[in-house]
Amino acid sequence: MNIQHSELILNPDGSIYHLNLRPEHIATDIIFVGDQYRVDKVTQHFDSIEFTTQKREFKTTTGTYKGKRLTVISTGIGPDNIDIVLNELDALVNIDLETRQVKENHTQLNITRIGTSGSLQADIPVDSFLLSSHGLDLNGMLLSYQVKDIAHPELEEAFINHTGWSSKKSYPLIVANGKALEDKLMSDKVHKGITATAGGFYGPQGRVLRLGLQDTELNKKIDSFNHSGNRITNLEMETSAIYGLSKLLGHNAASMNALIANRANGTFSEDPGKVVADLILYTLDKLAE
Ligand code: R1P
Repeated sequence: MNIQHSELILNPDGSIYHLNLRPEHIATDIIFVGDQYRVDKVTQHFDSIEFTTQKREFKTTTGTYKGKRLTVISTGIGPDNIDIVLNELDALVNIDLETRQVKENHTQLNITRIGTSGSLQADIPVDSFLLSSHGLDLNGMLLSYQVKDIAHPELEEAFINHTGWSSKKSYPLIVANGKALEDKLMSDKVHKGITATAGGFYGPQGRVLRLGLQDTELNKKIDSFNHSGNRITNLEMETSAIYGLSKLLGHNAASMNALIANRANGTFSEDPGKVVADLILYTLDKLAE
């Protein structure tokens, strides 16, 4: 079946609508960063650069690091952008853009997020690294898809019961990372835990400036959740969306977090640029191994 022009939109040069990329522009190993200015902070370490482009917040650079071909893309902030970036990247490798048909042979991408995040646990301090074992989806983007097969119903029910999660909010789906990529990136320098992914920075993450919260105790309840040793360790805005869409589309994903804040004890890193720079080099070296 041909995918219609209104559903799979291409630019006049044949590139995909938002990312401005053609299939030859991307590697199968991809790094996501939130901030478009972080792309150069990653690619400054590359041996060589073959391609770079930018449209809106989506800046892409492809090159090699220690001989490994890598693409770095900025996604901007939030799960809504991840929907665009992951679907368009998947289309570049798994849909023939000329015939508009799904290819018979599936190409698997390895997607590693290098992002900043806030720790929720007093014993996981600022300036440390954390790999997300799972993404806890508090924002609902994934619920537009058929998610039954990637859910963890027992863990989700335990979370709903522990927090008294309002049924007026979206269902808190929990999705696992890509184990092969976790094995590549994990070491004793890296904490591991469930990452909660909110659909906003203030109220959805329990921050109060002028607006009252639907549940003032939610962060404390998220903090104290522990189901068979599974703890929710940190809060950010992309991981569950990356994990969910990667699982559904048949890709491997892992989220590496530089913890720049600790919401449990109210501290903020004195030099957030350093922990991000350190995590970039750590991750590049692991990917190139
Ligand atoms: C919020 O300030 C942004 O920072 C975090 C959140 O997930 C959100 O995107 O990650 P990045 O630094 O990777 O953007």
